[in-house]
Amino acid sequence: MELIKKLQSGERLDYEDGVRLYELDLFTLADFAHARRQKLYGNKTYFNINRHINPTNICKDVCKFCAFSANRKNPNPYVMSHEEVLQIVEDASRRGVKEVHIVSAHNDRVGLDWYLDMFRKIKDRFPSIHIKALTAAEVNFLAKEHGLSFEQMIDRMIQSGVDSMPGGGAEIFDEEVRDYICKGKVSSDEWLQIHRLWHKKGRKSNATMLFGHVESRGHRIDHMLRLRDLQDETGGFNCFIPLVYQKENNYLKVQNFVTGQEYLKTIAIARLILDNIPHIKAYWASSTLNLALVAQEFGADDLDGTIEREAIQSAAGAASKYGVGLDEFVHLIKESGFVPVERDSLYNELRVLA
Ligand code: V47
Repeated sequence: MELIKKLQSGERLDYEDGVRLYELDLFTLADFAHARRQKLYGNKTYFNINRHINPTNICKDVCKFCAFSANRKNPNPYVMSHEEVLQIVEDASRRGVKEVHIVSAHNDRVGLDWYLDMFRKIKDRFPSIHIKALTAAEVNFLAKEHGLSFEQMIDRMIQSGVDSMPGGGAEIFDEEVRDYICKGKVSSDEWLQIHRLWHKKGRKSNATMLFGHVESRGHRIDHMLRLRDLQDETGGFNCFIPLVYQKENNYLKVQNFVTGQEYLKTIAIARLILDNIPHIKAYWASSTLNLALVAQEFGADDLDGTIEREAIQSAAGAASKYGVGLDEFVHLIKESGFVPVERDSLYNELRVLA
């Protein structure tokens, strides 16, 4: 079979190949994806000790899939003070947290400096903490709201101490699906352009894909290929993260949800299609911890981190609200036959927990 020959030779896969990969059985896919992962990293599984912080849930946009933002189904608007955020970072850093992952909603009441001063204060007080903050959706919102170009906004982020950008807001790039699930939010081209500009400043970022709602398998392949093209140009993506759609407390009407098998296939296919993005992350807060551990055999080499508090997936039904303890996390990776490696936010190895 032509496709199997391409997989054996390592030839680059195209759209048609990607769609056909989904028709292969799970174990054939696993064999190829696992071999690629093993070649790159052996049995190492990367994680970091991180803290997710979501300083406000007040949002000008209305994405049908979102249960985090304050709306009729979640009438609980909040804005944290900078002191509250600093206290969280201080407590976290005492526990060994090395990265804060800060994502908010698109709040048009607090002003640009509320966002930027928060990063500046964190960096001033905790210079060694890596700040991963502002999705391209937030960058787009803030730039437009405050009359800045994307480049000016990115320069402000860098001046304020943001180190890298998370991969959120990508959802599904296909314009028709995007219009249906999150009309009005950052467009696909804008999302890609913001990451392009960020990479051109010599910075790294991640890329996500929200799947298991109304998109087709073809839409997922198209999404991955748009990322692969940008990565060919810039080399700035560290990792790709398929996010499983969570169905509670939102406005998206979905009939068929993603199965464990479909999740594992998507991880494996991402490893095979994205031959230029080094890391494939099984984000356990969206897949469940058990499935993320299995995904280590399907091409995933990264399990994100301990998280501590998670508000976006858990608002929509995931059991991830309180993160996971470091000892348990390490134990689970070892028990599943892999070697936990604590990494920093840029994938430098910090310690091997053999
Ligand atoms: O962009 C929102 C997603 C994302 C739902 O860069 C939902 O390392 C599932 O981007 N069901 C934010 N997903 C989270 C994110 C992220 C997470 C972990 C690591 C990184 C990284 C980035 O959460 C949003 C959106 O796609 N989301 N609602 C939902 N109902």
